[in-house]
Amino acid sequence: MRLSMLATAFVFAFATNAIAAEVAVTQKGRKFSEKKIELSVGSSIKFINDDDVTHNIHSTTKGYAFDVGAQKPGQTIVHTFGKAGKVKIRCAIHPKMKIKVTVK
Ligand SMILES: [Cu+2]
Repeated sequence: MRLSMLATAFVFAFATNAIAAEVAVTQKGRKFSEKKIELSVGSSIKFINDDDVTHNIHSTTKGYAFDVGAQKPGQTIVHTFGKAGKVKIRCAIHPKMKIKVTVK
């Protein structure tokens, strides 16, 4: 988590085109607030667990795999997307929770 936050800070500090952005996604009622997101390379998603249960955001998309581990209620996690492609994100605890992220 710290590394991705540092990466976000780096992008904000040095991206002269200001294309990097941070999109907020809330987890509530065992659902993500978004189903599809488009981002530019270097942008981040801020996942906010506004639920009363623990979530575990991860991706098994080849070349983009990550796993943030347990995210307790009230916790916020930022994940930065460093390269272009399509990334499927799911919750390891609740298989119906999915987001398709397109990074351009
Ligand atoms: Cu979950």
